Amino acid sequence: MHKVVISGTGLYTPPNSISNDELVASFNAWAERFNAENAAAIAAGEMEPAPLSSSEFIEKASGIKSRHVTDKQGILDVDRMVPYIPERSNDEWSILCEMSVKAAEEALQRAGRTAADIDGVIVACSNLQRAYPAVAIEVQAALGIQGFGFDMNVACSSATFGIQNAVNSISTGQARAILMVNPEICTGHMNFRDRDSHFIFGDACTAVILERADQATSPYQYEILGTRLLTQFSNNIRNNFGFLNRADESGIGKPDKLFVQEGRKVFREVCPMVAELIAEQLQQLDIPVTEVSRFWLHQANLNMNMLIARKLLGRDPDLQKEAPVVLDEYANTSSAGSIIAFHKFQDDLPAGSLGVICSFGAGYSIGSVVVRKR
Ligand code: CO8
Repeated sequence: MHKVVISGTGLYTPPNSISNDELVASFNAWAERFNAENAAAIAAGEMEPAPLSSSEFIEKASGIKSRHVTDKQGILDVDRMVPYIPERSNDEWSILCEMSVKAAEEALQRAGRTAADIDGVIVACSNLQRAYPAVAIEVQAALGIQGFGFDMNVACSSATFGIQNAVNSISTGQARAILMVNPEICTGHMNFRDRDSHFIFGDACTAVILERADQATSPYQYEILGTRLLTQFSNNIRNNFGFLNRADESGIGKPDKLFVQEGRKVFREVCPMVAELIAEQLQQLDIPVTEVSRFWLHQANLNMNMLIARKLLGRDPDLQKEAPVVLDEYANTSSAGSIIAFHKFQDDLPAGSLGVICSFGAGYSIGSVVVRKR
């Protein structure tokens, strides 16, 4: 079995950003109009008024201050509140492919590799824009990569599960190197008219090059010491959008065809599971938690990350050094979140440093990857 390293990472950030104030202004304008239009029904108790959102609540409850988005205008347009992402012809690269290529180019460059060095592509994300052909095969074609490609979805944990799949291919000799990408246009599956969730997500794409340790030449290598995956069925984060919707006309257009969650329950149930899984994994690898320099945690909620780090360390973490945060700028970018944190906060660590990349989300799903800088 070959040892495997992460030899390069890349990030594509959409150029548009929406602040909490901008998002809340649009939401509240819609809510006030809705309430005025339905004043009689609301007064008669036949309809609930739309409650107003607030920037203060969003930042306090989640740590989110803004989010990068593929299209700003369509989201903020009170008559639309859906990003405007025109369909492309089959002769053009799809938008998921395009953002994957941008992130992949940076990852390849950091790894000191070209397409010719890669034997497979995994696209791992929460929302794929079509059923087939696989976006991974399109990315393969766009970059000129030989070998194989496939798509996979484990919601917010897609990237860590993707890393595990890449490790399997490389350690068994099936591939020399794998490109694993996470194109996330989360805003496409959000209900911007739902006060409880309209602020949660943003868009981004991350890329990771994994390769055989004995062949890697990159200055940015992290050896993978172990991976651990866990899933446990829950309806608390769910999206019923799918190809069978058209076979059941009654369900088309219902809010459950977009992202829905019981945020409180998710918070309560997932945090202990994550802390326990990481603690067990470190114990199994004989690594005391005090030896871990950095936790690159999933970026869903700042209070969640504080709680998980506190459970592990027995004290508050130093957020900048021990559990870096990107969700203030990016919001929750699903599978891309922990990889954005890893990408942006890895170069300062000295050789030999130990770290944990950990994602968690719908499924429930948790993926944890323990790494050591070379
Ligand atoms: N403005 C003002 N007040 C609000 C707002 C708002 N926007 N929203 C809610 N409130 C009110 C509520 O109505 C409630 O009022 P009351 O006390 O009178 O009932 C009060 O504020 C408190 O509400 P909550 O209890 O809901 O607030 P929380 O402190 O729990 O915070 C969070 C809500 C931020 C959602 C929090 O629960 C959380 O982050 N939970 C974890 C969520 C999580 O990690 N989910 C993972 C999902 S991501 C994933 O797995 C990937 C899925 C695929 C992605 C697809 C892309 C779309």
